[in-house]
Amino acid sequence: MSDKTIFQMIADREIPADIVYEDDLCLCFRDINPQAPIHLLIVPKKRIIRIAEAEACDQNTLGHLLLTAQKVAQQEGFADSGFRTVINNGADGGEEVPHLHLHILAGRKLTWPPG
Ligand code: IU
Repeated sequence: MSDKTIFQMIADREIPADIVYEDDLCLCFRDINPQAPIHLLIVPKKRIIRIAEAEACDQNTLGHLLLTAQKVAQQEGFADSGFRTVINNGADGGEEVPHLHLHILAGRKLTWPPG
């Protein structure tokens, strides 16, 4: 049985997803259970389990995720109206898939604080 995460399987095209951006370091696709009119996930191709387990050598990848959020926001046309980035970490943080991912939520006025 594969020990790949669902996100690695999406990156390897083993299961389908609506991919909107890809480069050498990461992949961006639409969340299957959107919490806003636009809900994207940016996932590093390297499996970093969560922020709490990232290492110094992941610094470039982590920064790349945020710059990719900027790039995708411009590409998809919501950079000016605004958006939110979220990284859930661990059980209390609401992390369900143990493969680091940056949520991007946009397309409506978001409330604060999140639940
Ligand atoms: P979380 O931060 O681990 O809770 O977020 C996981 C997200 O992955 C969640 O929003 C799911 O809807 C989303 N997702 C997906 O887009 N495609 C999938 O096949 C699975 C989860 I499993």
